[in-house]
Amino acid sequence: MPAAFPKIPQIQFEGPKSRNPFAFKHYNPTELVEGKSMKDHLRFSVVYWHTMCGTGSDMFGWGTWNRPWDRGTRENSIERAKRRVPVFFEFCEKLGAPFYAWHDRDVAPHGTTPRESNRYLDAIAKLLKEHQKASGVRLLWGTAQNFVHPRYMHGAATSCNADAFAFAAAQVKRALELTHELKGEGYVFWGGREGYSSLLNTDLKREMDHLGAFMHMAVDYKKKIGFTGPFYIEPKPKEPTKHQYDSDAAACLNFLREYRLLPHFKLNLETNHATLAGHSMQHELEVAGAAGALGSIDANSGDMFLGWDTDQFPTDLYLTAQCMLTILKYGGLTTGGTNFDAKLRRESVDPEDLFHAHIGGMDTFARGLKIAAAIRKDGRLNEFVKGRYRSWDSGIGKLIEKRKVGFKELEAYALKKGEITSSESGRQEYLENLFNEFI
Ligand code: XUL
Ligand code: CO
Repeated sequence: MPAAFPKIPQIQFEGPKSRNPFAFKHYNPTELVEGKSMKDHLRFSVVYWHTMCGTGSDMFGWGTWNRPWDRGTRENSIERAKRRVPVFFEFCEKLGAPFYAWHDRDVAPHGTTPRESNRYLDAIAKLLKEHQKASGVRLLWGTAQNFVHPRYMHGAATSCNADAFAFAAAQVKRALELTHELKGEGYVFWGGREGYSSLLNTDLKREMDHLGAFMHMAVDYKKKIGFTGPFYIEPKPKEPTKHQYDSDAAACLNFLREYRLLPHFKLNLETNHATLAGHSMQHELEVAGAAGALGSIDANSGDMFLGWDTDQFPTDLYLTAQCMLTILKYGGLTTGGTNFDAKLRRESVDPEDLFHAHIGGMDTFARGLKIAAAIRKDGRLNEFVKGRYRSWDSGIGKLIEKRKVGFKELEAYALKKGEITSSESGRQEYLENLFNEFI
């Protein structure tokens, strides 16, 4: 098969002065930051669904992209799916992305029965294995697409119809096996349609119990097949449903604790999902990090003027610097990665736009990493935060933290003290200026 991107060279690091649009200005894979290479810090990953299966369609219009490699094949055919595999790996190799991610039903088409779908998936699995081996590109995570087919219209594990639960389980079983076969580093559960559109027709408690049971079955099966990578839950508050059960990091952690699943899961946090939940991405990362559950990130961004999941490529240095500051604070990405769950704009119709988008995302994260490392090296921000809590390092604060005192002793302390006389600035504006020094 001829090259899909014949005019695009291998993307190299050329440094900040370069004006070559097909070069990295900041992502230098071998450059060390805090003693670790950028490649190992960032663990970039390309998604199969947007990159190969996106068409540029939206809810008001047809696809606009008309990819040359799809021409002459039918939509949703195994021929088209097979053609896409080498194109995808050529893209990852030219970009120098070490990882990728898929849903079962985007690498391979839907069959008319689960048996036929499995056959299609098996045929594609063979190709994926060959191309992974030849290219060295590894699987960051796999997942099952349990939301497109009409059988999942009421949800999958949380459907009112037990058959949908069974079909979803069958699908996840096979997707997990394939992730294991392809040496995936982890496995993701995104809720899809696990939520509700109306409480009038919904037994919320029963649906949540079913979701808990589903996840326990997945954990059991993971152990059975010997898959040792982490499971991730990906929070999202709405879209397609009005309320998704995995609405944000805190809701996911609560669900995992309630159903005694926390030891088996971490979170895969996505920027645009955080925005939809009314949070910053850094907030979600902090919440997950504090619970020891910061697993992986879906790197994209939303549009502040649009209320839906626009999945744009990240280009904002403040965003990536904040993300990397928290990620470094919690020890960095280990099994997880920086996964571009992002898509081109509908008007970006050329295959080369895929390169511009990913190069931009990678450079923005590389700069974010360098900025975060510089802020940490400078130390003023950290010192400020540490100093702000100094009342806990000795005296009454230390006694409280050590649980050496209770309400009785604290009442006596307050009565004796009379009033809190010191008033100390939070210095937000000063800290915002300090942050800007490094941008
Ligand atoms: C949907 C989304 C998914 C998950 C994987 O908004 O982010 O693509 O990342 O199912
Ligand atoms: Co995602």
